[in-house]
Amino acid sequence: PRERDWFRSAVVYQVYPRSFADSNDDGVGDLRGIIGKLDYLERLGVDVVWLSPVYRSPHDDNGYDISDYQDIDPLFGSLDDLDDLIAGLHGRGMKLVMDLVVNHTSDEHPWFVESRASKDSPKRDWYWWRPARSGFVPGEPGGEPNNWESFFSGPAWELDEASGEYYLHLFSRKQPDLNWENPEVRESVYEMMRWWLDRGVDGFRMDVINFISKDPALPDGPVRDGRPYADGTASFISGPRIHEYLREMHEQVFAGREEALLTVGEMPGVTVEDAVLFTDPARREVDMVFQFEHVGLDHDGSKWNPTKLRLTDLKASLGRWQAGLAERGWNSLYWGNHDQPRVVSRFGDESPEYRELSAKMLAGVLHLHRGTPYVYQGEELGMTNMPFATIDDYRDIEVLNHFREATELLGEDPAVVLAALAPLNRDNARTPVQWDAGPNAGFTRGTPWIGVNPNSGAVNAEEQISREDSVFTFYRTLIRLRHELPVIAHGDFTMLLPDDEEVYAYIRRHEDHELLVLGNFSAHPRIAEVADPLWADARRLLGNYPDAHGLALRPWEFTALLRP
Ligand code: TEU
Repeated sequence: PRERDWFRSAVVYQVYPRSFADSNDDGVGDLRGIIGKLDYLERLGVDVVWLSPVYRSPHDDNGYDISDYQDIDPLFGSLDDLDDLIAGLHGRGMKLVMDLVVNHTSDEHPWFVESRASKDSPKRDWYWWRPARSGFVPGEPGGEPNNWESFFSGPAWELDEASGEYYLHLFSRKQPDLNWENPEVRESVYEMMRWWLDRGVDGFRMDVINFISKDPALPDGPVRDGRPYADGTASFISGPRIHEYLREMHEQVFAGREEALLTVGEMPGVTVEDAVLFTDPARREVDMVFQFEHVGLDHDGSKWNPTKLRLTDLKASLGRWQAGLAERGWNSLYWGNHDQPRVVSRFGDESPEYRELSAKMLAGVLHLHRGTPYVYQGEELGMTNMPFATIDDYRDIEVLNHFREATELLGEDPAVVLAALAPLNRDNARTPVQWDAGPNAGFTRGTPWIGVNPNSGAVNAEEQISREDSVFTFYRTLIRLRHELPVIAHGDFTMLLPDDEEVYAYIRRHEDHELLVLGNFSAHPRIAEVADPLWADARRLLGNYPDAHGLALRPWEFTALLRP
């Protein structure tokens, strides 16, 4: 295959449309709002915008439950607005990647409505319908076809009273899973994808795409301690036909036009070994995957049991991914997205004293790895987690379902549950982008659908853009450096100091250039114990303090040294 490597020097920016910018004052972000911020994105310098779902949807899961793949939800605008967005991005040399959510549809999608209509429906087999477990009456406790738990709490099965059968939903009961075993399902999805490419979109971010192939036996999974339902993931994480499906999709959708496109598969539970196969260009599956290992290190079992990150674990994990995809395949690099908390609150220090320093340090450490970096909206401003006060402040189905189950079904103390869900819940990253210090942070003149972070007076784009030493300017520089320096886009990677609990250190090499990257993940001064002392005299390429300081690191210091 031809070498397609433009995306190795590219940076992707994720827009979560609901929370980006509201043009019509209904409190929800929209396409016209994004169009109004294209100059901002151009100034930041990103190459690609990944847009979270804007399709028609009942919004049970903020648009990840789609009822029409080929129309825009009126909440966000119209197809004409999307065409304008594409034209606006292309006119500025940027690309648009759409979210592709085809593991499941909404239960209000016509395909599911037809599937549910009767056991003889021609679309019955488009979803996973099963009778009650043998010996059980439909609807009685334990009657579900297997013991799997949904990702959003409760059983992964919903009874349809009319037919007496259950359908599978790995996520909410309003997100029935499509049956990819059925070739008509696959052909319909490919046709829809071709339609979007013909319209001008430049690729897809594929939602939980390594879940689409399931073991058709749907066997019971291992029961988890103290949980009412079990873990079914062994039957669908990178399931039996996943590589076949992705290669078929490539053949049917991308072949012949892949040169200019970007594809990234979101893959919870994917291993390095699988990722090599998914992203080896010769296999023609996807360009890169979102893996989850490094965002799983600061909790135990579930995200509702947060623990403290050990930096040595983070380095071991990311270092293994760098090594594993060094020869074949390609990494994506991310700290945050709409499902993860804000990184400065998570791995940095959100206090006023260190917020900017640590946000820049985290950015520098991530972006200088080998791989394609993703910036989640607001990350470039150093936005922090949201101090939600009560459960009524939350909007996300995942956190609301968990709270209800924990307090009502399992009888846990509401105050304890509330405290435990604060650090890692998804709504942390879904508060409106802070544009200025005015009312509602300049996001809307109406009532925002979710609260605005109270720190918008200090943390906002207008202030960030005005300053040369801001987090925004730092991101801008990192993006420019990736475009300009081959050692960043193409260099190899060597992790250093694997046992140091505070200093993140690695070397990139390309031809005769060498880059040493150092990040102090602590608030105390540290000397980076790098073996080669000549580094102390190397030129500083970038840092988050005004002056260079060799290998001596101040609190949360980031420094990148280049030689010759
Ligand atoms: O997320 C997939 C996923 O497995 C998790 O990150 C999940 O959202 C949750 O955080 C587990 O604790 C994708 C989307 O990014 C997410 O927004 C959707 O809710 C989900 O798929 C279903 O479409």
